[in-house]
Amino acid sequence: MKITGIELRRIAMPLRAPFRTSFGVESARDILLLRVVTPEAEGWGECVAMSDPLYSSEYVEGAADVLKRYLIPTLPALGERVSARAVKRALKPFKGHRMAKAALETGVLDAQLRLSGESFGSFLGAARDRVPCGVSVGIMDSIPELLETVGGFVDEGYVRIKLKIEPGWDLAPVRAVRERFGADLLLQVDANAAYTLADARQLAKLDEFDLLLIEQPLADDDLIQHAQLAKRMSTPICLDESIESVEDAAAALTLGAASIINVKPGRVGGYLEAKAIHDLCVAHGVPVWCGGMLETGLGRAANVALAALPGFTLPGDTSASRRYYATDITTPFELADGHLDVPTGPGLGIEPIADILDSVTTSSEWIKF
Ligand code: SMG
Ligand code: MG
Repeated sequence: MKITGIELRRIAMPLRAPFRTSFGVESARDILLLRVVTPEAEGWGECVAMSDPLYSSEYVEGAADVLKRYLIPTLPALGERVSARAVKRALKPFKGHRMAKAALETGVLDAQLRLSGESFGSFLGAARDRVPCGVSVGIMDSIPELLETVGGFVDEGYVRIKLKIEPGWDLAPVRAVRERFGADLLLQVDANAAYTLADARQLAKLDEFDLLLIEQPLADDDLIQHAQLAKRMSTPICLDESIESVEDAAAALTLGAASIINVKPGRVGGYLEAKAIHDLCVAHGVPVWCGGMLETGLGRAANVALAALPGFTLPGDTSASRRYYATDITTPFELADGHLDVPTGPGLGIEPIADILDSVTTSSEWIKF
């Protein structure tokens, strides 16, 4: 396979409703897409970096810059030997910038798989043809508003609800949702690093609500503190922001900082690293689940394929396209009986719809090899 050029395309996607977390409110998604062009096939990579460096240190403008300045320029030297694995190796000397690296590696992997006729699911080792889906519910202005929103998602068929929490919005919303929807609802919470170990006593009050897990209660670099918190509450601790590599996952498990891991391919530098984390967790009997970054149909297709691996034993944040977008840039992913189908076509098995993609495009740049 030989790459002839890469298009960097920025799109602006309005959200159907604002999405509030402990670190901010999103009302539109500014997304960087990569189109990797070869004479025989094209591959798409979606960068999950957000507009501002609040979820992690990466942000979309920075990702575009590092891609153009450092990451993409390593590819021409790979010549005909270009592959996702070769790209991962070539990008390794550059520190950090995992979301930018993931977008490039994914675009190359998609082109490579479209060429060989293999799907993402088959390449990664999917064991199922559909995956059960959870949904992430933002922080709301009131409990009645939250209950109405959760009720809507339960009616749509979501098999698991995740509530975003922060200091001042934790026990009351969790209690209200438990009381309204009953003990059988699969329920978990995500703090996006909003607490400190000084909040351990408050967090332990969540134990009575039989949550599946609490996601990233403390700061990204607080592995030791997460291990201490784990001894002070019975709700399993799941790490998201803290895990940027298979080495981080190994450290977290060794320290007892997490007993469940959220795998987000963008956060860890790509689907190859995501698969390595899955394999490590399977070897240790640790459950994993697939996170989400409000992806379009392109990123969603790859996530759904990953979520079909055997170690993904908990429902992921792999909701339907309409959870966030009135109009997706691909054929929308639709929930059926609380599940999404794993695409079976070559590569991502889905492509952007040209008219829709053009209508949301804000800029485009062609990098010729
Ligand atoms: O794609 O459904 C989705 C988003 C799920 O809550 C979600 N993601 O920390 O897990 C997380 C957040 C990160 C993005 S928040 C703007
Ligand atoms: Mg999270």
